Amino acid sequence: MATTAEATPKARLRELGLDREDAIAMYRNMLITRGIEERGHILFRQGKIPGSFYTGRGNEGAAVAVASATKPQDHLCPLQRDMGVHVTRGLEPWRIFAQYMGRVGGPTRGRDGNVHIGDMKLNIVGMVSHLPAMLPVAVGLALSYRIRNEADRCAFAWSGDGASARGDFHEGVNLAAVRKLPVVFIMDNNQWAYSTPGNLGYNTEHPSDRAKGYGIENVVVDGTDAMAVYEAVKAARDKAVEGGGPTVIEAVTLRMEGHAVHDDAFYVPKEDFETWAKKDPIEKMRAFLLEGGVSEDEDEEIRGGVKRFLVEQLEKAEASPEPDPSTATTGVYASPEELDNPHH
Ligand SMILES: Cc1ncc(C[n+]2csc(CCOP(=O)(O)OP(=O)(O)O)c2C)c(N)n1
Repeated sequence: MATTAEATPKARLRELGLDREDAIAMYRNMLITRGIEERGHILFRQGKIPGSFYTGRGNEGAAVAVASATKPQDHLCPLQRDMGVHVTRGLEPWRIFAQYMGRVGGPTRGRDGNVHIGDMKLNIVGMVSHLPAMLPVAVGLALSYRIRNEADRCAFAWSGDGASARGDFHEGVNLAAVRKLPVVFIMDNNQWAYSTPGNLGYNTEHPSDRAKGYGIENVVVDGTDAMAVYEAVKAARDKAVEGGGPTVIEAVTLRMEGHAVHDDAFYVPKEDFETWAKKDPIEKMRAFLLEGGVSEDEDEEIRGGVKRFLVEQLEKAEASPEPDPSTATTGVYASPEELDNPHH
């Protein structure tokens, strides 16, 4: 099929099985994601966020689009650049702010790092910090779907371009490929692994090309184009649940901030930031919606609504208390009784 990236927004949405409301919801989730992380920077400077602080600026479109192409029964294993996944899945922003600040209202109730978030009620598995440890986890989930005969269920695991150099990435991809498991691997290729550029990290044209060595397909997509990401993920998910095996989808972006707040990214050429700022995923989505008939007034209303929503959500998070120190180990270790249970 010829690429239809030039199709009108209405035709493009129709071909993806989406409608106007779906597209607006994706746009809104991108705005919420960026709004949360922008407020996070302020909270950090106010001394309210312990540790360092990580964002996914530039990756909002890809994260939201991937999550939008999943189904609620799918398990998702996102990383520190993928806040849009949590937002799209329905993790309320006040809980994310509470997590940032180590408050009781956060998903880990103040017990884990500020972006180490998960919520099993939403089928989001909290990240293991040792990159890319989530790949074997997702492959295990996909294997459990197979053993339990759970059809129409797919696991998603994210990694960075740098993380794909580690052994667990290759072990995970290989096992999933050999067993043709229902899993989709998302590679956030933001071109930098902390201060290491891609050309010092892999010797293929694209880091996802290494998937070919495991006998599976890789798809390289513009990570700033939410519709393109959605299309690629939807196809990969369909293929995976039909028994066609896993796919590695590489979403290419530029990490628009330092590795974390303690890093000013002095090593990234300034021209690259200027070039990629022009490809901002949120502006791209906005242009798509305006071209598709959303009015400037409606856009103002959406943006204003997101701002008001986040103010109220932040107030709610600030009202959440810090955990009682005497409960520090509650929910951290399994009890002997729980370990006796065969499911553990
Ligand atoms: C095994 C391991 N080594 C080092 C780190 C520290 N670390 C965290 S993120 C990161 C860079 C990863 O780069 P990439 O996978 O490209 O993701 P990005 O941060 O660029 O999104 C490093 C070195 C870690 N978390 N785990």
